[in-house]
Amino acid sequence: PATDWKSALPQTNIRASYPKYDEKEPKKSFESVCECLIQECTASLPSTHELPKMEQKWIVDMLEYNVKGGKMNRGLMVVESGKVIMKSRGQEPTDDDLKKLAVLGWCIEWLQAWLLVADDFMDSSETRRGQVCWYKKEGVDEIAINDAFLLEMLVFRVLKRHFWAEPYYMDLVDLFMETTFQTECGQLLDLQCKNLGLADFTYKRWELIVKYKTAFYSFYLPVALGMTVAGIKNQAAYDAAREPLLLMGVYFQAQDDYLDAFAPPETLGKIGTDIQDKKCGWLFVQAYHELCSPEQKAYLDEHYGKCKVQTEEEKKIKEIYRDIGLEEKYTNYEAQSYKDIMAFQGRVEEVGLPWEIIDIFLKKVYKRSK
Ligand code: DMA
Ligand code: MG
Ligand code: MG
Ligand code: MG
Repeated sequence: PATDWKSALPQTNIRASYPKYDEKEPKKSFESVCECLIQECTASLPSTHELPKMEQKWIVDMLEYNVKGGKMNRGLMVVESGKVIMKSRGQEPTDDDLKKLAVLGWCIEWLQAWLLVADDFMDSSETRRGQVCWYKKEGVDEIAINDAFLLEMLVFRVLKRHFWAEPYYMDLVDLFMETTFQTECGQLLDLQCKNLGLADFTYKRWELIVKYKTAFYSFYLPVALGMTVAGIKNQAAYDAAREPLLLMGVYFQAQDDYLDAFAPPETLGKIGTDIQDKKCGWLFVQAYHELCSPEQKAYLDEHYGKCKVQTEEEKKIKEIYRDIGLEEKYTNYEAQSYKDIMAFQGRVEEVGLPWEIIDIFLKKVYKRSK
């Protein structure tokens, strides 16, 4: 029961029955693990936490709505990097290893789910993954804040249920806590931009924002989890992997910023809000400090962060972005980032890690359109 949390083992007896992980159908196998986790972490709530059926159902529906429908890059990457690392060390991953990796993959997907529930609320977004944002749904509104907190704690309950007996349990808890804190610092840096002047939106500030709000949880965390399950304890290996992964994360957020303005919402699954929200995004930073004429700059001063989404003013700002050649600059930036990441191959292999872990990730995100 809820009051017995400290002395009772985390209901490790309550486990859904997991289907065998089929490596020929990685996505399907991965998705089926999510079903098991939802079942496990909600089924006992009426008895352990006196939760009435209605609230139990709320949690199930909230999970169904928010953890699914993404690209699952981060989650799948835990499984793939874990597998590749184990094989490179001469260990053939067992069914149990694959299940563990998939469970941790879903822990990132759930972490991401609550970050997005909160992010959409804070960014006043309309849609996400092709559906209405959770907080915008009838009957949800401010409950979304508590739902984000609930999701956060469910991640730690999953960790406890599945890993409490592992020697690396505390490493996992610590990694999730630290990564969450890094991301929250990044969100603070991002959100504080509304209290800054546009002249403060430098490339350096942009880099700092995105390293913290995106790169750690999206790129370092998946690989660090794979490494942890594979039994890597050497700190130097984590440090060597982190560098190119953070670069990839920064590049990934530049893509996110670019797509916010230029990708069709039908493909992207969300309507861009960066211009109305006065974000220190990649496009703005390049435009304002480097490429705009004094007139164009004056237009940004007058309308950036003040116009509403899908208005004439917003359209005009996107036109300015096009006129000053930002699309070409972005293409060049993509190519340069790719080279910068590839330059780390030697250092990663030096610590005994297979470069493949970086390569698989890079293939998933390079030149993406959604
Ligand atoms: C996303 O930044 C960062 C986190 C931590 C969710 P964003 O607001 O640009 O993301 P999106 O474009 O998906 O709303
Ligand atoms: Mg957002
Ligand atoms: Mg945001
Ligand atoms: Mg964005």
